[in-house]
Amino acid sequence: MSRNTELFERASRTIPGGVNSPVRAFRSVGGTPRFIKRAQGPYIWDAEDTQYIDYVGSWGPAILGHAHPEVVRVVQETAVHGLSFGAPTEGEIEIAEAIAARLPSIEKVRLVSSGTESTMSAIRLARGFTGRSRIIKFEGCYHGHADSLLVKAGSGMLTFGNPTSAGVPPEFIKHTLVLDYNQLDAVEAAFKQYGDDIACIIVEPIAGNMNLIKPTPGFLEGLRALCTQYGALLIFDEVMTGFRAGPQGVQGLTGVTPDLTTLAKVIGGGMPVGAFGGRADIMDHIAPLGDVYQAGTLSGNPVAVAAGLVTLKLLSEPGFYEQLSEQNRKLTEGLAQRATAAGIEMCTDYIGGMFGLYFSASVPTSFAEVSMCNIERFKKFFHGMLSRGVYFAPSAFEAGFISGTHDDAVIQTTLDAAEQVFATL
Ligand code: HOZ
Repeated sequence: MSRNTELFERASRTIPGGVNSPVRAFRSVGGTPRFIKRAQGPYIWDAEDTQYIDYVGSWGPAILGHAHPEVVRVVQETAVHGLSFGAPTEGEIEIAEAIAARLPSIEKVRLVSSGTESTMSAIRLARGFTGRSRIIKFEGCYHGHADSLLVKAGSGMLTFGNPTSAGVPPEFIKHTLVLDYNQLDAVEAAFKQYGDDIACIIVEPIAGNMNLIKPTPGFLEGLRALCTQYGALLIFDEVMTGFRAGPQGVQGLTGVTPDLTTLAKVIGGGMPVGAFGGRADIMDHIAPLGDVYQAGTLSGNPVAVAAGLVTLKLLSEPGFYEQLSEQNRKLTEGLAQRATAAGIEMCTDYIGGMFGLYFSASVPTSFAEVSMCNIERFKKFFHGMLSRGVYFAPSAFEAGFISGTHDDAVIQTTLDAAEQVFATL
């Protein structure tokens, strides 16, 4: 029995499904999850010491590549002074200032420990600030696993074909309006009907939890205008895209300014950090200044904050995002060209350090379109690549991620493997 299989069987005896987050379980692609032993730069090694080029990057955080020496050094240096205090630290001020300096929409920011906490808290704040109950989300967008957001959600929910979770009472989601991504007319109609009770729209401004889906021209601008018109808040969930799609996230790329932004992943540099921030007059409604409660024992954890801070600093080096984007272009264009040459219907898209692979004739713009992609072909592609040492996300509904360490040689190796795999599909 292989070591990965042995570990998976052992894990399954004490951990539900053998994993601590469902998409890791390989259920939608079949086979045995790889148990990861170590990682460096663009590579991960499993329990059998098999090396893979990694395009998951811990689902987004590893933008500098795994175990970046400077990040590791800072983590080690910080850890010797204590792992957690439950009291404020200077590092928290520094990372708040670093985030606010980079994202003009953020005047104040509260640190939490995960993306789920950040979106859950931002929604509560939007409701507390507006005194309204209803929220709008979009089908296929995933905003973590808070009850009111687990409706027609993306990521693992899509992967397992059950986009609305059991255990969420209908009363808990009766205020959640779910609309189609990139369909502004429906948003307008919802505001016409419920405008005085809609607290906020929460949206992945580039969706990365139903593969990669970009907003069509005017969609985000239209959301902004409707929120302003009806006094609702616009929340950009940039947990995935923040400091990943570009140096100022999607808000920097599009010029559309949200009222609140949720962050996580990259801002923790591989450690558990989340954040939500925005206009000061809104953020001041949070306890202890205001009556919207939010708290956390490990919020602003000193080691995690140190990892995040050094990551943000390294990302500010001139040319980082241009280079990242260029490598992403080479990867995604190269894959599409090789698929076409092999007669495989497949296309790709990318932005900054995120990409999408679609076994379809054109790039999808909605959940409905992405669900028409050839999933069986994706599974074969996934396993073909895995067996050749390339680790893509084990789901057709997740975005891919590259890092600053995915150099030309790594991309060429990936493309050579893909050429072989396409010939077998
Ligand atoms: N939200 C992450 C990307 N879709 C994955 C985290 C997880 O579900 O394990």
